[in-house]
Amino acid sequence: MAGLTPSLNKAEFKASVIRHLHSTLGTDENKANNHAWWKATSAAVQELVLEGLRKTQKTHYMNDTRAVHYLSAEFLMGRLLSNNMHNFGVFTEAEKALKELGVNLTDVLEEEPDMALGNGGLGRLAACYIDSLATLELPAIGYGLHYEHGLFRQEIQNGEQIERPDSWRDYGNPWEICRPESIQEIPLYGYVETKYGANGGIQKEWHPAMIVKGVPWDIPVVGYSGNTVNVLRLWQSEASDYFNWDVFNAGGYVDAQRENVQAETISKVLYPNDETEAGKELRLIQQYFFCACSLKDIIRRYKRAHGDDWSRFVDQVVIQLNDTHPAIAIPELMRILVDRAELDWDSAWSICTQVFAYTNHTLLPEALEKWPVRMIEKILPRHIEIIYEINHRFLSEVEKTWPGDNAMKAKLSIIEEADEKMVRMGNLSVIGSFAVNGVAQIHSELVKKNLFPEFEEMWPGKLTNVTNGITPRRWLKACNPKLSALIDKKVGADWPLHLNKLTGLAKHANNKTFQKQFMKVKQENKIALAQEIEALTGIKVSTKAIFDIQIKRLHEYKRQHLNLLHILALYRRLLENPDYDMHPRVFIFGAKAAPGYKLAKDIIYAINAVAEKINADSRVNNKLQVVFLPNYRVSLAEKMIPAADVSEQISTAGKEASGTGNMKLSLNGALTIGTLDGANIEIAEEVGDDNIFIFGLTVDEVADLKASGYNPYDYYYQNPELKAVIDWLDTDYFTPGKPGALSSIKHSLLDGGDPYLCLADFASYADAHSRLDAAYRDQQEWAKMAILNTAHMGKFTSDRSIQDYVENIWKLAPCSVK
Ligand code: GLS
Repeated sequence: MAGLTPSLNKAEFKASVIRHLHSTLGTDENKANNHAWWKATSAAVQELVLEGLRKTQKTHYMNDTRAVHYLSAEFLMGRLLSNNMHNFGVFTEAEKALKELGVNLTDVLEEEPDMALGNGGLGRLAACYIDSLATLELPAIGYGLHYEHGLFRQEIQNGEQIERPDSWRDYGNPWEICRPESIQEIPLYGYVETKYGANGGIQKEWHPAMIVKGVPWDIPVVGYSGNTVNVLRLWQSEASDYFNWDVFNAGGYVDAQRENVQAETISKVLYPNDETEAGKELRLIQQYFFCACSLKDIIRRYKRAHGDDWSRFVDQVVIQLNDTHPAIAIPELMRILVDRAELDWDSAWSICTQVFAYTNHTLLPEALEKWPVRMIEKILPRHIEIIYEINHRFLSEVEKTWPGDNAMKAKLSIIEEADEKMVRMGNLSVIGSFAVNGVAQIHSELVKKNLFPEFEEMWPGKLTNVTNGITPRRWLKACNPKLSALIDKKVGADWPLHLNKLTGLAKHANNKTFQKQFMKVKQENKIALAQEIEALTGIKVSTKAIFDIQIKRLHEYKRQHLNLLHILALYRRLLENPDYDMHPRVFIFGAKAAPGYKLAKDIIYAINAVAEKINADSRVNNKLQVVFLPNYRVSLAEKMIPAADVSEQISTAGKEASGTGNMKLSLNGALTIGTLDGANIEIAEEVGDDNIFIFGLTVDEVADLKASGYNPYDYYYQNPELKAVIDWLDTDYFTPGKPGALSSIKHSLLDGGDPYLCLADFASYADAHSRLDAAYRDQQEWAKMAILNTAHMGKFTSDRSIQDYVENIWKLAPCSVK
């Protein structure tokens, strides 16, 4: 296959690793531990990477290519060594080379800390997308923050989540390259001076009170089998030598500085909240900081080719806003164009609205960012003026569409007129972008229908859909080598680039030999995970049991507690009848809770408490086990996903924008038990209703039930089993000596109004589990269903998502690198 020829053979690889052991690490084969081998191996691979990077950058420069700039506060990259080796096609040679040196590659790979610069789905999506962009040979650059500490490391102590700092670069990171030649200076705070020119024109000058240095660190992004190596550029903040004489002369230097965020803290730590906005000054500064650095970088590169001629900017540059986190880039570009480049407002606005596109990732109200006007005023005094001006002009458009309708103006305004005036970043993003997309069909429909219906009316066609995807290189080829090898034999080895080729497996779904081979791989992966579980928790799980996995951030809408209620129901059935007929099941969880999200942490505690009780209870006859794996992260996902029989995708319909774990699990032959929510709907369309276990209320039914006045007590009193398990949580059965330790869950489900309808969906969920249990008894039938899941996941490659963006939004052309 083109490009897949190893660029180093075994002997060369061996020589390179040893050379790096000697001259980069100053050690030798006898002294080196696995960490040193990891570094030396990475350095050997990085040599290939950097050569590819040089060629790519030169080619893009020579061809003056249009490029997409993917602005994201999060990139959840995980580990890079295995991925880079696979993408270069040198994995097997490297494995053999190390073996000859007496080194086990698997152990070496374990040395790499995850780059966890993201919270969950949104950040991982960004990582999959830059993989696909490089794979499809598209000129692209990812821009984000170089957090010193990524998402916290989770420890479980006495069943409770404890957060520990993540230090991913403590002992040096072999992939990143510092680029001091591209440092940017970023202004903050201060005041705006209005100057009147001779011709009556007004000039605005921002006198910042603080300047921060943005230091770029580049992480090369290697495309699969191609020759393109793009860059992820992450900005680190540092104090600059700038000294503010204005403030100093006014006598307030020390005091003025003290009220301001310190430069070094800006990129210190990732905010650990998924789907909630923090409202903190530092977070807004993080957002502005990386957007301002990135825009300066984009403009510097543009000017290198086009000088001060702005007329080609919109042909060369498209900027994708990954959620509203980088929305402040819109007024920042306006500031640069109007105040610095001295373009008139209309020309500047025309450029802006041809450059930006925005992806919405959630409908949850608590995740839709709003910033207090007074906070923006303080940190970015010029930007607030610009935002008001954008709003003023926008509201006159609204007036044209809905003359005299002040309620409409209040609703659509960028400024929310509450006690505390707020800037609505979602509205700003829609108004400042030429395209807005949701991340799964149903989500995009809800964006149009419920979130931004008036914008849809004003600008028909602007709101669109791009269903999320995942990179099959990491999420099948690298993480599940046995299944990959089996697939290679059936459909050829180029499926990682053409995932629709997996449909070729469908014709073997009824073939008994293939079924056996497929299930043998699954079994081996389960044995490997069982070993990992034992190493991490001491729990010995039965590998004959169904491995039922729920991995995702802990959130009420994702309903890990619904899963838990059902586990309790099974437990109770087993206690009432030790011969209760069920196939043995291991329920496995992985989830981090935002440190300030009390109920989410209580649910983790509850899962662990229930697990401890059940796992120690011989009365369940080895039919039921529960495991909570600590510190869920990309590298742990890579071990769990290949071993899953069942994938839990059980969010309340209408709440999960898309989900991407659902795709990864199904791709690896797990059967989904899920609601008609997010991408589950499209997965069901692809695999067919016979190969998925759908349950629960639909989006419309959820809306109807809520409108008619949902009362969880109705379900509680009508379903004795449900009542019994909820009441159980309120005793000290699971928390001996600590009655009430789990009662916050009961409280939220009953008096709290059960906002995510766990009770309403419980019976249907339990029924789906019974169907699933029955289906598993027929191993041939199950194997067929599992195969058909893998076979029909072609749609969900991130290459397809990126292709959709390219055709419908970015209008980019590939540029091949020789
Ligand atoms: C999220 C959504 O919750 C997920 O459903 C979605 O798959 C992901 C990527 O689009 O974005 N939004 C968010 O704020 N965090 C997410 O994971």
